[in-house]
Amino acid sequence: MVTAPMSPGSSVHVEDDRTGLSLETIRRAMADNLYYVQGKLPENASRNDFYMALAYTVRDRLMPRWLHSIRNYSKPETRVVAYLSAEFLLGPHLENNLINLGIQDPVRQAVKDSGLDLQELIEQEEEPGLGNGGLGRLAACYMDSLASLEIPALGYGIRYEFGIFDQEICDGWQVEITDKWLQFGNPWEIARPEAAVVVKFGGHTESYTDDRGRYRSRWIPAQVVKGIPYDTPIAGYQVNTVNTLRLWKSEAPESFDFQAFNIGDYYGAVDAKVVSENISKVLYPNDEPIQGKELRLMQQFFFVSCALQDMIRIHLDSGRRLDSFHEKFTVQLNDTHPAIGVAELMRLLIDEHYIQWEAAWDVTRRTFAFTNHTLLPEALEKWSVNLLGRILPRHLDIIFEINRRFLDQVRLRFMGDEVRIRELSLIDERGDRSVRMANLACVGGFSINGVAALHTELVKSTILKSFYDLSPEKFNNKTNGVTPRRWMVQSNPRLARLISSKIGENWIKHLYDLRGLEGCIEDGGFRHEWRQIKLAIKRDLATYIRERTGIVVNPESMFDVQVKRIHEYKRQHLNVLHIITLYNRIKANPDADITPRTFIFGGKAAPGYHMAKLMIKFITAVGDVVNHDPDVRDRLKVVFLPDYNVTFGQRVYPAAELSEQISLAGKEASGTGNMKFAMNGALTIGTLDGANVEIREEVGEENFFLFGLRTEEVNTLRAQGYNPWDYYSSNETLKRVIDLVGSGHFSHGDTGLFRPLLDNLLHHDPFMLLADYQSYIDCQDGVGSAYQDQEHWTRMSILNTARTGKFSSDRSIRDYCDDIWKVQPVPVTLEDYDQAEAVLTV
Ligand code: 26Q
Repeated sequence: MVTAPMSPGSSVHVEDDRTGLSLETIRRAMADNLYYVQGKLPENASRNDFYMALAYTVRDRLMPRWLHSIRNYSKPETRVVAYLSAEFLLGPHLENNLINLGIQDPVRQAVKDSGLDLQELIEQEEEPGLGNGGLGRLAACYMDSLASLEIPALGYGIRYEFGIFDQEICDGWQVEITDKWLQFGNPWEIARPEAAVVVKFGGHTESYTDDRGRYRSRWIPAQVVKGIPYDTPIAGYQVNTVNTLRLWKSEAPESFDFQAFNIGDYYGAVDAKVVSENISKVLYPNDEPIQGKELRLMQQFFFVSCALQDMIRIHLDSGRRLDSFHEKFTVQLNDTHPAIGVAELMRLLIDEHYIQWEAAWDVTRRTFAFTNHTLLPEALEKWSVNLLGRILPRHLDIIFEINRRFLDQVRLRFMGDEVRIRELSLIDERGDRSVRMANLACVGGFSINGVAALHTELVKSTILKSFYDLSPEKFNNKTNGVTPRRWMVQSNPRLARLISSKIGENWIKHLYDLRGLEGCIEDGGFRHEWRQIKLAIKRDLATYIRERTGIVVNPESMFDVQVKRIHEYKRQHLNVLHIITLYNRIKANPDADITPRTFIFGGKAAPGYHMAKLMIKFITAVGDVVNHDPDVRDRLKVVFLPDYNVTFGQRVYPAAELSEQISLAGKEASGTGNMKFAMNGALTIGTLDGANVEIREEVGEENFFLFGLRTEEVNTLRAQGYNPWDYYSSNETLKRVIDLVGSGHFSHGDTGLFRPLLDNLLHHDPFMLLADYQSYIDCQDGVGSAYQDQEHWTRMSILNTARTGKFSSDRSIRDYCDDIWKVQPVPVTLEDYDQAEAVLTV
């Protein structure tokens, strides 16, 4: 029998082994799954077999909730959110599902009764790393909140066979290893080959007149590929809603093989198969667009076409007509990666469903909403007209037609304003002509949002200014958020328990309730417990660091952490300049009063981004010297933890005391790690960039270490002609730091190793490290002294946690629902009797 997660055992029915939540039933189900699914007896089962058996046991318990939720999607009156994203950086499922189902305790006991340890089984899971960083992780947090808020939602993306590479550090350098996350099977997905769709590529278009005398276009593709959906359940917290993440795998269609076989071209058929299967093979490990990669464009179109065809099928199945498609689905574009969907929906409506252009355009524009995640103009996605026309000839025609009609309207309003028209055009006519995907997304949808207040303002005044001038009503801000289930309850159970002991458990769903902790701040006993928990977690991390890197760190030192993708604009090297500054102070005066610190870094560099890779080498090289210098006397330790991912994030955020958010103002769209740190009681040292601005506003300026130029100051300085050399030559401390690096002190005398990095800083410094250097050092000195007063530091730490309610992804998703999607929660009830339960109920 199916019981609600909150009330196990409340049913009058006998529990069945597949879904019951009692200890005995779970124990029995695990044994069954080990035997029948893994085909193992306990005595010859590996730890992974036990993990798989447990995972299936949990999945079974999701199943009735999932099936009831799915049934909702197809009801004609249900409005559904479709979240389109090329990346979903989910992190491990098992523990998250245990928490959301509320069955941690019986499962822990059942596992223990089998002589195993739940934590060990949880650690068996290979995380699905189907994303690069912030944007992909945001999509995962949003899926969690959508389900927790009982919003009917489908996530659509790509089932990459190989996710983001595993990072190893060899001799201080990053080495990339293939991520084989599927090698031992994935118990969380279900293939749905019956819902496969066909996607076309290449070839050419033809025009013809149909039997009713209408002028039409026909696309004769050179290649067709089959998209097979793999569904993963996304459970909400303490609700019955289990939404679906539908990821598409590409395969060769059988019919094509046979065709080739019959005409004797066996090898040709095999080639076509390889090409087809390559589409979903690997995630591009870049967090900025790469020029001209045909396969990337194919990936984007592939999953978007699959998704739209799937939505159209669901809509038609519910008995409605396509002119109400936008009433059924609201489609969020996670950056421009799925923006080709605008042209694809037009094509599907016009060419395949015989809808007139005007009506199709009306539906399309009411369907799509677009989230922008960048401020760097060079990070706006463009595809050469040539390439796009070769892969998607019909879409290029459609884009030209959209552009023609759009620019006609613009001309009516801004007669003769050629500059404006050039900026708004979907086509960049300079050099090799290209299609601007952000412009397509702006024109083809009804909403454009940034991901933090400052970011949205800058989007409106800089990179999308011409669109803001044209349609200001489309622009809105949706500050990012992160899920407190994964980033507090799961990653920091000790802190979560302490919080709940003071204010109850409501905060997990209503994060603003954390405010209640402010009342505890004067309680010395509470502060003591707060500190003890942080210390215990730091000890665990210290053990982990020793195991992984061999470096011994002092758990009593301040844990100063910067984990994020490696990028010049994020300025990990500014952090290193601070480390060297402290090192120089110690070398000049070995008894200098220095607050002991452990600097922890983590993050991957895009494989082709040489400067980022050199930054990793810079961190590890400085670490090698500092960590072994006897004068330092263990007061400073520098650790680069390889392979930063979601799993490691869950260890590091709870252990952090200082969160480094030090990007140049105006460059980081939002940041989301900054939120995870603050929730877990770390204080932030940061610039006024991205969501740092709002974090500071919420936690109070006295609980935030601010430094650096403001965005306007950055602009003024640049306009005046920024010369980094001036800072170098006029600042003696800075000069000593740079010169020490240049002398080969951190590179075994090799003065050339870090030359590219130093030359860049001294002669270009596009991210103004030298301009912000002194301000950063002064601020860090303030951090160091503040840490000496542990009572005060603890108060600030508690206040940070207490005031991060705004940064729950539940708040973000509520805002999206109210302002953009206009969707309401649809609670899922398990009571109504149906076929599935009739079978299950004894
Ligand atoms: C595009 C085309 C071709 C190849 C790769 C890409 C590509 C892939 C990933 C471009 C960008 C990304 C990822 C961007 C990203 O993660 N942006 C971050 O998004 C976060 C969530 O909104 C913000 O918090 C960060 O500030 C922003 O940098």
